[in-house]
Amino acid sequence: MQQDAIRTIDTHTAGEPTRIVVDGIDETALIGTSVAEARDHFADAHDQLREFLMREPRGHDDMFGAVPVETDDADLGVFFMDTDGYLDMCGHALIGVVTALSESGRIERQSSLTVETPAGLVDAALEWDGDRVTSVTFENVSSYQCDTVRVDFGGYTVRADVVYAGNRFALVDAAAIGGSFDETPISAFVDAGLDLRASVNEASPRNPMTGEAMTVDGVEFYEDGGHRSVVVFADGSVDRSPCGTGTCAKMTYLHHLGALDVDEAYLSEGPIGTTFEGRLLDATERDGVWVTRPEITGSAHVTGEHTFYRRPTDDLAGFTVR
Ligand code: PYC
Repeated sequence: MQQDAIRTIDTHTAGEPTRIVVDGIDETALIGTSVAEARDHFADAHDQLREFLMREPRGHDDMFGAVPVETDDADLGVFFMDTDGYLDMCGHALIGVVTALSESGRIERQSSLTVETPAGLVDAALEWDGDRVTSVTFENVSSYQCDTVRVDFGGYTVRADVVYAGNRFALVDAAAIGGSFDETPISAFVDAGLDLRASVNEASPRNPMTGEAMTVDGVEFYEDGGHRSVVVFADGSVDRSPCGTGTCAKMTYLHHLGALDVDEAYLSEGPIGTTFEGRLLDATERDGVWVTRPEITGSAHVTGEHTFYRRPTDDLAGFTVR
């Protein structure tokens, strides 16, 4: 831990929190020639700061966070963290960060900007109403269908479609595990998601771009023709929003199945009934792989600002009772 006080602006995007660090991290914690390098340096040397902000007693088991970073290659750099580690990209948090930093005047008021994330550059367009950002539309990094694996789960053989969309997801039909979003408790999806992620990763799906084995960050359960989803990631966090990168993965998967056209409007619904609008801007074949350019629109709201203290007599830097 570097300084005694850490300041954050907290937002929610379609119900999913983002705790955005705006002050209190020494700049030497964020060095690197790219945002990905700065994130890796932070993860190696200052990971206790992530635990401090994400976990109890200051955070909770489903907390999510973002750290803005200076970059010469975009208007803004940002990396993403959760209770267990770091993700390369995050749609809900990107919407939250762009909204909070723009509304608070921490970045210049603009109608569009480019954000460098560990996954690559993402363009964002902002809609304003007075001094409020009413929605953010972002064009995600290129996404593609990777592989399909079959794994055993609770007496079922479950098909998991692995898709890259800034993060890596295993897409699983909720019915394939005997689940239904209206009847099955969310805790059952958390348990199933963690088990399935481990089994999918053991099955070593292939990344078609590199030919190498890859692992997935989360499991995206879907039903209702793919429109509703529950995403389980980190050490059992559930995305309350429809999941920005998860929605990009789903649209890419549906396009691969021939069930979603380029430019077709797609409404994605998360576990609490909130929605993102999405569409594929384009899809091209590269070496036999369909690569898409997904776009997502959503809204974020500032929920508060915090000053967190770390007192030398306080031993509890971050814990979970899960
Ligand atoms: O919105 O991309 C997203 C996301 C990933 C994990 C939680 N939210």
